[in-house]
Amino acid sequence: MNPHDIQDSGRRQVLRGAGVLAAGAATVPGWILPALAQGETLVPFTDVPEAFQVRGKRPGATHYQDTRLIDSHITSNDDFYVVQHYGQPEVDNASYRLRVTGMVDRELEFSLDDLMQRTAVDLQAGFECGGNSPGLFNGLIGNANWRGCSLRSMLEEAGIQEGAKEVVFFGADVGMEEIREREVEKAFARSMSIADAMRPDNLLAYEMNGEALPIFHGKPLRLLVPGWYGVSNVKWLTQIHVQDTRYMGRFMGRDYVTLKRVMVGGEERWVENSVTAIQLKSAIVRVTELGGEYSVLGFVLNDGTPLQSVEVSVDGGPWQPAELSEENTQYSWKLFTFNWDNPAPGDHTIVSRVTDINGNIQPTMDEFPEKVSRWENYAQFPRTLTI
Ligand SMILES: Nc1nc2c(c(=O)[nH]1)N[C@H]1C(S)=C(S)[C@@H](COP(=O)(O)O)O[C@H]1N2
Ligand SMILES: [Mo]
Repeated sequence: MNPHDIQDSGRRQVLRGAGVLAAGAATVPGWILPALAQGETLVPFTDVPEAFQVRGKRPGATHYQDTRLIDSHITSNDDFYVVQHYGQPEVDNASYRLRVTGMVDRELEFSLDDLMQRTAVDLQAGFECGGNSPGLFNGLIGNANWRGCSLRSMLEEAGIQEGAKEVVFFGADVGMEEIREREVEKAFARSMSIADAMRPDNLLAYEMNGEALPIFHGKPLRLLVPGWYGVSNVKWLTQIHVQDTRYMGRFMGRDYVTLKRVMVGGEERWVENSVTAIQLKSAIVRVTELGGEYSVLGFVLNDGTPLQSVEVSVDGGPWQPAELSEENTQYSWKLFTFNWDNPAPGDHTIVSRVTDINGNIQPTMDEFPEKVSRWENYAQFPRTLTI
């Protein structure tokens, strides 16, 4: 489903209070208060339309978070965003099998129990959908603790053969795809090079935040490619196939493909790339007030490269350092806070930017490469509010 087609309303339907918040009402609805420290209030953004609402999870529907409500480093399984392009398949744990096939020395098959017998690996990973955007206030996002087993050790056990080029990951969910007036049934699938598949941190996860992987998120098993956009993290994973050609299915070749204008060896060309590593990005999600002190909260996502700084600018003023949370890990989202001293009453614009240790700076919208697809929205995102 297209994340932009969603007109969700629901679980957070109390947040019809979005209207309440946006209107700058003095009373913040009581149900928000547990998320805030005693006496602390949420300062409403004026860029959030009254109609903006978030609804609970439904099979086959896209679910996004209300990022104004992010108040902890770990996203609960209820709040974690959901994207399901081909609906939500129900996989039976008892009969479930994961198969490793193709150009391997030994084809392998695992039951869920077999997978759980393997050395357990814990990974904290945050990610966003490649289609996440300011239009959803970046709600297609989450950060969780995952447990599973190593993809690399499984591929080593299978033995990748000479000449193999790609590993393809197939989900149990299927959809009809029309190509040249012919409808064919296709499983959701993504692929990557052997080198990318062999990165030691890739995880086959069967647990999310200490619970069995929820059906919304791929029960009983999903791939996690830390530092990559969500689309890589194939859910309801049933088959891992090694081959010597490129896999060119919808989610590698046609969808989640960014088309942008760049220089290619001195020639300006429109070039496509499949959505893979997360581009360096930060965004402000909430502002709170406590006893006249204003605090700004935001997140950073990237490919796991260490960060040099996160900074905040108020009303086009100088960049001021923000503080990164000590809970951040290499592949988690990285939350940051900024103490906004003595804002003057009135309308303000605040924006964040992140810089990594290689000196890459998050671009402004004006510096952004010209692109015609809506994937990879990592430009600086100015927010407006009234003090
Ligand atoms: N099998 C399968 N895996 C999938 C998808 C899907 O539709 N089917 N959607 C992908 C996309 S586009 C995203 S953004 C993430 C979302 O993961 P989540 O729903 O657990 O947040 O799952 C990815 N894995
Ligand atoms: Mo996605």
